[in-house]
Parts: sequence; structure tokens; C-alpha cells
Amino acid sequence: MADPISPLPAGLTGDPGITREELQLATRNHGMPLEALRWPVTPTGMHYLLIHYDVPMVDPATWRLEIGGAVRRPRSLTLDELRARPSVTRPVTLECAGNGRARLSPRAVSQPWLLEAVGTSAWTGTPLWPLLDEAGVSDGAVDVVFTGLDEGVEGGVEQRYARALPVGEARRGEVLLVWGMNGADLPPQHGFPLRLLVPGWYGMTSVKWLSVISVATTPYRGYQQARAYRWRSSPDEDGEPVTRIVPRSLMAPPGIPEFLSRRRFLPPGPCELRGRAWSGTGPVVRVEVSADGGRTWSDAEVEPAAAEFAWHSWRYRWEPPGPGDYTLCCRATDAAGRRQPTEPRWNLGGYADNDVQRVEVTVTA
Ligand SMILES: Nc1nc2c(c(=O)[nH]1)N[C@H]1C(S)=C(S)[C@@H](COP(=O)(O)O)O[C@H]1N2
Ligand SMILES: [Mo]
Repeated sequence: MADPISPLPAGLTGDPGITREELQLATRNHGMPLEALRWPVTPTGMHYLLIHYDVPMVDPATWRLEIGGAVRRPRSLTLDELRARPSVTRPVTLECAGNGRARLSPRAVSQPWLLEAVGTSAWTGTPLWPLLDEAGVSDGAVDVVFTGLDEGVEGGVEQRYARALPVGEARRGEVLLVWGMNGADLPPQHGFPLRLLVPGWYGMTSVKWLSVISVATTPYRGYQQARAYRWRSSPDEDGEPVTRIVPRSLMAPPGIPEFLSRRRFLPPGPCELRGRAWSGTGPVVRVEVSADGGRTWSDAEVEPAAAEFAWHSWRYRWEPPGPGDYTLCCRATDAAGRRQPTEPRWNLGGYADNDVQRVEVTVTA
């Protein structure tokens, strides 16, 4: 963690409790209960949800996707025209860049995720690039800007939610325009009728309620690009953009929970710990488990992922030495050699902190 900052810059709180603003966000947006890690594809209602402003109500009959900016043939497409294009269905794990934020101190006043801002869905849609290619992307294009229908005020700036992808990333075959989630239409809260899906990148990139795609010949400087989602340690820094998901593993908490503290209670004897692990620079090549709060580690068994950008399943047979209290941890390492740290990686916005999960358990006598 960085040195405590005093006085705290605007937007940070040192309050050990939860502020009114955080509670308002937490009751609108919800996480995936960690027991849902048992499902390879997260049941739709258990997938996490992050909505900056209001969920727009969209009439699919009048909705259009506009493609414009630096293209030779601007286009306007109906939902039926999009659905008639070649389509693919694949499982992709989505994670919010703010996952873990509420475990930092001081912390950004924003959606106070602990660890549950993740989920995997089977998404159905059509590849983005062929559409842009048909529109004729101009030479000199640098960014592709995706704008949603939802509007709000953030950081004093009135805006529609919008994010850009560099052209080189927008070209990648895995980037989709999706209308289906787990075999049904996208529900309103997940972006009906159409959203962008950028596998491997944190969730903010996957713009929901998509309405305009615009090709730009200068770097996009909108609020969600230039102000939010940047890794900085002080407010006057420009910071580094937050992009791909850093590795994380989570376990489905074993045993049964105490209602308020969520401490877990387990009977004596061997216990199979199970969980999932993922990375935007994957695949995940190793998951380790610790039963002593991260002092010693042992290898778990990791399964191949169902698809390139879906999470891996892992398991570990734990034999508690006897009754007592234990702190269970897990950590993932990916193909790029990135490994989860045991200490938080503090930053102003509380982004991409992937320090290890700690699950407090009591093995009963
Ligand atoms: N238009 C729009 N798109 C958006 C958002 C939003 O508020 N508005 N939130 C983003 C963020 S921060 C995340 S993490 C993901 C969440 O997607 P989900 O709610 O389907 O899980 O959507 C992204 N796309
Ligand atoms: Mo997010």
C-alpha cells in the first residue's frame, strides 16, 4: 500500500465503514455470490452487474446501430440486420476493473466491491471487425469509439457512457457485438439490445446499450478514457490506462457460513477446495493454495479453460491438521508469468488490485 495520504484527496475515504454514496451504488449493482463459482457458466441472475447511470429502456423496433466517423461508407443497422450476420456463441469471463476496491485503505468512493465482480456467460453475437471493414475504415484511424445510450453526470461532466479501443485491438477476432446471453436476449441490465464484448479486457470496455460506433483519427479523450479507469497514485498524474485483466483466482468458500461474519465452518477431515482462475494474458498455468494465510503454498490441479477467454476450474484436496482456525488463500500465475501478489497494489481509483483472497475458516472438533 502507498503511504497514507493526508489530507485525503477528493474522491477517497478513510472511513472504515461504508459511506452513503457507496451503499447507494452497492444496492443498485450487485456481485456474483462466490458459491456461484461452482457453475462453469454463471446463471444470468447471479452474474455481477455494473451500471454507472440508469438502465435505459430501449425499443428494439426503432433502435439502430450507427457506424460512422472516419469510414468511407457510414451505416445504420437494425437489430434484425445484425442478427442475420454470421454468429458465434462462446463463454467469456468478464470482471470489473474495480473488483477488490473496498479492500484498499484509503479507498476510492465508488462501487465497493470486495471480490465478487466477476462472472462467465455464454455470449452470442457477431464479430466486430468485418462490419467495420465493410464500412471502410480510413487510413490514419487510431481509435474506435463505442457510445451507449445511457447518460449521466460524472466528475462534473455530463456524458453518454463511451469508451474507445485502439484499432489494433478492435481488429482482433474475439471482439464481438453481442445480443445474446446464456441462450436468451440480453436482459435490460446487461445491455439490451446490443453490447460490445472485448474478451480479456476489464469490463468497462464492453460498452452496453451500444448505439454508435465511430472511427477516430485522433486518440479519444472522453471521460471514461482519459479521467476514469487510469492507474494513478495521485490526482495530478495522467496515469496509465487500465486495459487487460490481471490474473486472479477465487475459491468457492467451503463449508457453511456464519450469517453475519461469513466465517466458514467445516467438519473435520479432508475437504476438496474448488474455484476458478482467469487472466486477460492467459491461459492460467498455475494455481496455488495456502492454508496458513500465505506463508506456505501447494499446487492445485488446474483444468484447461472451455475457451480462450473463459475461466479455468481448479481443485485442491485439503487435509486440515486438526480442529482450529485457518486462513485459506489461493493465487494464480498466467502464461505471461504474472502472479497474484499477497499485498494489495494500492492506487487512487482502486483498479486492478488482484491481491490474494483470504477465506477465514473454523474446522470444528
Ligand atoms: N453503456 C454502459 N456500458 C457499460 C457500463 C455502463 O455503465 N454503461 N459499465 C461498464 C462496466 S464498468 C462494467 S464492469 C461492465 C459490466 O457489465 P455487466 O453489468 O453486464 O456485468 O459493463 C461496462 N459497460
Ligand atoms: Mo467495471
